[in-house]
Amino acid sequence: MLFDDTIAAISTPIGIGGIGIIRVSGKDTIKIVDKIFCGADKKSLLDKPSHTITYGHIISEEGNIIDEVLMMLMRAPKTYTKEDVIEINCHGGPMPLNAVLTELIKKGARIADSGEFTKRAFLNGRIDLAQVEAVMDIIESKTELSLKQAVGQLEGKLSRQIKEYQSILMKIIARIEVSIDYPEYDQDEPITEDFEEEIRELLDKLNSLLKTADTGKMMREGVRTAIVGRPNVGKSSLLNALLEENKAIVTDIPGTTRDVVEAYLNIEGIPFMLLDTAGIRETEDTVEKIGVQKSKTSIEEADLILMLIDSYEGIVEEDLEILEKVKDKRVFYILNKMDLGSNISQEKLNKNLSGKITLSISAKDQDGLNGLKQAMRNFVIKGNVTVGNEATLSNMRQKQSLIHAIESLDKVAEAIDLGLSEDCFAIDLHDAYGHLGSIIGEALKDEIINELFSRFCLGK
Ligand SMILES: Nc1nc2c(ncn2[C@@H]2O[C@H](COP(=O)(O)OP(=O)(O)OP(=O)(O)O)[C@@H](O)[C@H]2O)c(=O)[nH]1
Ligand SMILES: [Mg+2]
Repeated sequence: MLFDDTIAAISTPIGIGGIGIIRVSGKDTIKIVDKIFCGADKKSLLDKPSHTITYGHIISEEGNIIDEVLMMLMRAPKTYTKEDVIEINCHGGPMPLNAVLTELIKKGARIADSGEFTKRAFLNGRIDLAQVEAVMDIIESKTELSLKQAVGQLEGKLSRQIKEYQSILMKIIARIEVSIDYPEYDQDEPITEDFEEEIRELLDKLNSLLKTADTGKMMREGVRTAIVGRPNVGKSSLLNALLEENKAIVTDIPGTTRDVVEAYLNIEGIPFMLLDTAGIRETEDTVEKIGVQKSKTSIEEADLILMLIDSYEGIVEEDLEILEKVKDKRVFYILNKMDLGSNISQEKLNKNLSGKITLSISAKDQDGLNGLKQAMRNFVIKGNVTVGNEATLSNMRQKQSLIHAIESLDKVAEAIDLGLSEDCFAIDLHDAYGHLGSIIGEALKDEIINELFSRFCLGK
């Protein structure tokens, strides 16, 4: 056992509910809980088999009944933390929960830090770091598809894939090491030829995995979708129409929206974080200026941009400036107010908007919105990638480690091309192996681990 102490925390959200659960984990769990529990069957918890539920009462030191509870006893190692775990189902509400927790502390338990149960599951070797992050994603998941993706990761999809890649590398490393240590066994052919092909194949696989990082991040955090354009083109109207509620203020006064208005939209399971922004134009108004600056930042940070153009008024000077800003981004051009008719010639369309997805809508009449939603959905589910069915990277940390692994392997491939001998790139192979390992949390520095777990909620 790695840990000497026994931790306890309220694991359900703060507030009043039907039930509230206190989770206790550690080697003295059963002993500590038994001291404050009086089962209806009068039997000690110490004699109960694992994975059983017992009805009874929590009794204070003074002998008063604190709460009526169900005691769920789970003995190590088949538990969340791989330690002895008890979950006490109390009546919901802060009073009984805190009273029970206080009794546990008196008998020797310690209050758990944020994420400490999951941290123990990790350090006791039940789950790896990619799975830890999946637990966090499951708690925070926004749609069914993002939940599915997170559950897939918790099951170890990504971990299995990474380990498979590591074992390919390990075999190559072993072969090289034999040839360095026992050159007399070397064949006539240079050994590099044996695995040149394998390295290239592995690089291809790692690069495809890297491509999933964007999808993974978008599924986790929502696709950041900035609605931009000059004032009065109908940005806030579009936000409201997509959300089917009056979230942002709409008026016919140019410069209505000043701050960025954010809202979630779920399109067939894919979460979008919509950002309605201030109309971009030259202005002397101090507040509007800040708003315009924020709009420009939104363009930089967005995964997808919906640039609105007033089809009735046509493409004007102010539009051209914004077009310039978004032209290298992933952008859809939305010609709004089509109910008023279009005054944009085909020639102008071809000149300014060619090569990008262009859609005509009326935010006011809610026309063309389904087409827009389909285009947004297809933007995420490109080609035949089925979100949720394959291993995906879901955060920056994992992405960075993978990039480092690819860089190391690139060096190996380069050295092979140059005809260098194995001992020149053995180190890069080891590096690649290590970087892959850090995706699943092998040999990770303590600070990173602590930082990660501090982002969890209490009791998890
Ligand atoms: N006819 C018509 N009017 C629209 C349409 N969409 C928006 N409008 C009108 O255009 C005006 C401006 O709409 P907003 O949604 O406030 O425009 P905005 O782009 O958010 O404007 P700012 O916040 O000032 O940048 C309002 O009077 C809307 O009713 C549309 O599809 N058709
Ligand atoms: Mg607006």
